[in-house]
Amino acid sequence: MISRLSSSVIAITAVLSMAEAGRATSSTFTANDEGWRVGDYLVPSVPSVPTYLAAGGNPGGFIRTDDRSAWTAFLAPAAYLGNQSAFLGGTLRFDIRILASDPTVYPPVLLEGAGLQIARIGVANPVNNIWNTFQIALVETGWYHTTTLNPVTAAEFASVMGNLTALRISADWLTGPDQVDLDNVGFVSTVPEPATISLFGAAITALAFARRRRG
Ligand SMILES: [Ca+2]
Repeated sequence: MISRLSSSVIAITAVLSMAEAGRATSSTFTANDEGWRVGDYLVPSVPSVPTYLAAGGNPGGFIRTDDRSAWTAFLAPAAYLGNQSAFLGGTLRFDIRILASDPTVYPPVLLEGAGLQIARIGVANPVNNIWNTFQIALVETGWYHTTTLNPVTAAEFASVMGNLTALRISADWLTGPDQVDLDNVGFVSTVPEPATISLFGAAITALAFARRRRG
């Protein structure tokens, strides 16, 4: 009886892990560039392939670019685009390593969708020569329209996240020759989906029952 309960707990835990994995989008560059490209931060551009390095990342593989555009950026692949409403209220995280930056504070990330182009401002530039983890909240606070510099409303932010057509991470921090590295990009959802909560509840209940039987 206990062993059967234990295996159902294991099965439920496995389903729970699958649900977690299904809600996360991430790029760790373990084997390749995972479809990330290099182009311009602000305007449509012809994408080019980043340099892939299999070691020296945070950890393992990562991607690198030099200056390739007026404002060079890493361009997210299709997995990050489309309807990303599930991550509203969550976080966009990524690790950046640079050689040097200007005194100017640059916006690290830009989103396009629903006919809007918005950027997150007011985040400190990366520190030179180390991996810097950015955790950008996926709420309207701190986001501005690149055209008007007006703040983004909650409704506008939700419409962009509901129909993302571009996600670009700045790879241009210096007026001069850049070398910018990227690793561990991901959308992270902070609020579990209702199905996950009920599965978690079932797992807890099963665990409690197994304990009681054991005692
Ligand atoms: Ca890596």
